[in-house]
Amino acid sequence: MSQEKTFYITTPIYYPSDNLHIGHAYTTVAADAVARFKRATGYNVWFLTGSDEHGQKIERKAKEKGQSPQEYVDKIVSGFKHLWTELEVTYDDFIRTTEERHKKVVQQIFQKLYDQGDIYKASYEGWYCTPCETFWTESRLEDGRVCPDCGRPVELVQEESYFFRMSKYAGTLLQHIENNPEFIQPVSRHNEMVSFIKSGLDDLCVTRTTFDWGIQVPFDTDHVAYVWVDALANYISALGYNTGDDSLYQKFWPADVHLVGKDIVRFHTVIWPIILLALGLPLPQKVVGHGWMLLDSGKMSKSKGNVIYPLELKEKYGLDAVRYYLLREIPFGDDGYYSEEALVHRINQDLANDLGNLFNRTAAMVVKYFDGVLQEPGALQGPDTELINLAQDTPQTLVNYMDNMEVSGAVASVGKLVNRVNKYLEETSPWALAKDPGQKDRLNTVLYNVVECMRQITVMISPFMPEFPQRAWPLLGLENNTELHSWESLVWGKLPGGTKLKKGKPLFPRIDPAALD
Ligand code: ME8
Repeated sequence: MSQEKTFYITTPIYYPSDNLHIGHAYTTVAADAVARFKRATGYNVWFLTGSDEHGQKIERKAKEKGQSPQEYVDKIVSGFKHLWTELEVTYDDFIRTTEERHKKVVQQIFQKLYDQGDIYKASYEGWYCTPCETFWTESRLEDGRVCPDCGRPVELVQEESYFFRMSKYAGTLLQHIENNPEFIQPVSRHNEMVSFIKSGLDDLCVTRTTFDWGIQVPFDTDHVAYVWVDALANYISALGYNTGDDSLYQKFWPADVHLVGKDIVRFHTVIWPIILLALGLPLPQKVVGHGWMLLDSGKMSKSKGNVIYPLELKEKYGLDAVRYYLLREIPFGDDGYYSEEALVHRINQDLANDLGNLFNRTAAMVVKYFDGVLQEPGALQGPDTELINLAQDTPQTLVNYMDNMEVSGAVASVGKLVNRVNKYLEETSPWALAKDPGQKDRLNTVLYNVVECMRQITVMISPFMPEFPQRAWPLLGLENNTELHSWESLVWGKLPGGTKLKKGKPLFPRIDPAALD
């Protein structure tokens, strides 16, 4: 009996903020591309996203707007869902930390950790960064008492609190990280976390009393749960951990990948695994910390007025172009720099010149020379074998990149095949072969090879650019032949002769860079 292959991937759950920008969209679109890719390659995938709705920051913002925190978050979270729908993000579940199913699990976790003596009461006096919802000891603060993560002033907090015995598990965690080098990726983040843990872990303050907007601690109702402990638990509460129906938990935990931005790697590779260790649960396979999408002017922020909204870009350039750009532009683990010029350059170069033009001009040739009907290929010669070999290797290359979460490399490897096909067209010049009746057989072979590559490119690119296939299949005359859309069909020569291609409008019209504002 073959065992079902499962794959559980999560994004961070986002703080409700007025609008998510392209940096947030990057994480979720990248996770979506991985989820789509895994589904296409035979996995039973669970893809989770959601919203992180508690904490002092939200309580304050709601107050500023004269709303209750619940009213405030409800409105924003419906905007998140709209955004993900518009970006064609295929999540399987959206967890809100204000949902009952989540609260119950967080309360059970607190109770268990308390009952087993891993949570104890003491009084907390120290520093708190409200924007980051992070506690800091004096020694970790930057000069001038600012948060070492975001550079904003911290606040002095003095309250009676409960603490979680992180220190008790530090050695076990360090051992796990050192024995499993793939646990934290990329390696730069692995190294950072190893030295962070080695510098000593303090017990973590896990409850607050000076505000109400949080999950009540079951054994002391004056306290609410620290928002990060609340938030991290989403990865198992959404699976029904420790409830009457924990079938999803049984099937999908431990997660294969928590995809997170580099700023929150520490929470996911120190606090979260220690909670899991204390609960006696398995740790996630991988935490991948991706780089940030930056602007020349620095970080995006509302106050600087330089926030780039994904839906505005979609409106202007189309979904596939925006997704392609995001996924291609941020190299694995590094930061990427957003600029509209770079986006337009990618559209004009990679999508209009290379990809779109390949499809449009090839379809036009088959229509012109054979009334659209693709002929059976003849004997191979010249550069055919090299092209076919690359086409046959590309699916495995893609699998390797995606297994390492190197989405940009994966997209680039499809681009490499596109470029090789374009070069092949120049090398074989079907337009010249068409003028010579003695070369009919060669012309058939060349066009067959090119169209078979186009079919395979369409299959391989669909997790990244989900709208592309809907436009490419009709051009290739394959819209109803879904068997040839599948990953299993990526075997050279599956495309039957006799397929009828159509001429179409440019798949990616060029954009005049001069027209940019
Ligand atoms: O951190 N480029 O939520 P969040 C790339 N609620 N990624 C970016 C980015 C940028 N310019 N700006 C932000 C939280 N991000 C917590 C998570 S998970 C249990 C709780 C990424 O809304 C950031 O790195 O502040 C993070 O991964 C994600 O957006 C959510 O940020």
